[in-house]
Amino acid sequence: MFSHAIVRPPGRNFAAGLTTSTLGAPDLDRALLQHERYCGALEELGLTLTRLPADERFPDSTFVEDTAVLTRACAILTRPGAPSRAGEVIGSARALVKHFGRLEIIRPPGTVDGGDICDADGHFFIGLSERTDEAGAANLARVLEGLGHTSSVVDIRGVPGILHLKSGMSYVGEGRIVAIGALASHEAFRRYTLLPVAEEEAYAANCVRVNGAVLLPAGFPKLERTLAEAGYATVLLDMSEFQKMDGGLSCLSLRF
Ligand code: CIR
Repeated sequence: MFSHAIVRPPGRNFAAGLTTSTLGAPDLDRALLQHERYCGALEELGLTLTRLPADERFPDSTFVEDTAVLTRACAILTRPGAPSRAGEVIGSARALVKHFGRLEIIRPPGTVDGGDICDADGHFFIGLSERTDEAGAANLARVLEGLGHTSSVVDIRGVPGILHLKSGMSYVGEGRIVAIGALASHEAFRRYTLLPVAEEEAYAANCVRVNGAVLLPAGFPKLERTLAEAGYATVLLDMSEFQKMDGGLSCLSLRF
């Protein structure tokens, strides 16, 4: 169960962030509205929000999830793989220190983006990507081990179309993983029940279980049905403006 989340709305220069998407420039007013609805959904599910102010020094800073990996006992501050995002971590650290008695850090030269890290009930999948490198993955695995957690590495560097591991898969609880076809047969997920994502719905593979519900991007009816058939309540959120900046639903919050 989560009781808190940290969020940060997009700033006026949101469109200047990093993206590989060809969907066009995001509309800031719509992005702000979508962000507000996202926050409202978290609050409806019982979470207390820490709302950080928009930070225009960092156009990607609304994607707070990339700045930390959270366990029950500890907040692990990342070293984001994109140089333009490195400075985002300090803002998250200031907020996290109020809630976590223990803080760890990823040390140079390794890099880790939180979007590459998936917590499956205390076992962590660590994506190796353009952003999370081998040194960062090894550093994180060591820190997690010291905290009593296990982890396994999932190399996504050959998987086209996904920025982070969680752009292509999510853990939704009860031993179930939502995954795109390219990840579904990965050895690391062998012991899990797979809920497949249709190719044309790949963006929705990034969904988030929050307490009694799964937050899911709106407009992906096949996955919505799959989740409903598996017994999940879903909350649909319009994510179009964040998708334009390569952002998934999970990356808009740090939940604990
Ligand atoms: C970036 O390229 O870093 C941002 N435009 C998007 C980050 C999305 N983060 C995530 O999915 N965890």
